[in-house]
Amino acid sequence: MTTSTLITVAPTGAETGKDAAPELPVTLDELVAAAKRCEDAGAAVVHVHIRDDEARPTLDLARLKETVAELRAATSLVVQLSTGGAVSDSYADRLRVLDAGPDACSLTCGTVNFGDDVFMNPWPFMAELYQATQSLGIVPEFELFDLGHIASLHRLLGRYGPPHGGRVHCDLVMGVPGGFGGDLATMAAAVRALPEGATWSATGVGRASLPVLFGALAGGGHLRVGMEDTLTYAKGRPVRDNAELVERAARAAELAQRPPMAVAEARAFLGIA
Ligand code: KMH
Ligand code: ZN
Repeated sequence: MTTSTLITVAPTGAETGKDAAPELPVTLDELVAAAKRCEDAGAAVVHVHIRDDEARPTLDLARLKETVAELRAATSLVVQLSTGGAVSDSYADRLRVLDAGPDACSLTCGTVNFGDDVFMNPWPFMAELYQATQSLGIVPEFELFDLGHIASLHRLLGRYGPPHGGRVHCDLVMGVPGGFGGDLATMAAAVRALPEGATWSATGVGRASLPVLFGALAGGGHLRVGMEDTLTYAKGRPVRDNAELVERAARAAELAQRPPMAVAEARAFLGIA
């Protein structure tokens, strides 16, 4: 089992509005400030979605490039851009995200019902995105929302070979209405199905946040937390900000005798030069 815990923060996402969560970082300044506080609290990776001037999700390439540059200037975090975007984003825009030159990107391994929407990731899109990460030298994190996604991950690796950097790191996204439930039996089944040698984090959405966090620590996994996935800290108590969620994850990791992974260690762990 790994002796430290990789903590990824997903501060913004594409689904929540500023009205529902006033502390959600939607401007570049807010995002950079949040990322700095989360790095201080123990995060090593930032999973990034950006917003436009009206705080709507966007995949505007110029904004993405500026975001990557500003995050690199202000933090040493691994910058992982979302290629999932919002459910309304086109495949072309999602592929173009890689042109912003991040260290890493998310790569979802299949289509999934996503609440009342559908998050589309058909095989030809996945395969094109994966090959683009290989040719551009960007490390993918495989986002898995359901068991069938793991079958597609095996197929992707079998057909196109290992990812850039040589490490297969996955994130189990649990508790999305339409995907994995956020329970330990499901987590165990998913972990058993992962490719040999793969490492994994887990993300619990909404009320799955804490069971998934503690289950992942107990099961040798790593953690993704943040306001993309969790807006309630405890029953009836909204999350203060992203750093509060990272602090809680870091405290739990310390208690589990698996303290937060330093950024330099995280880069080696993920195969990022
Ligand atoms: N916003 C969701 C539709 C990712 O970032 O790669 C997709 C998502 C996954 O958040
Ligand atoms: Zn995301």
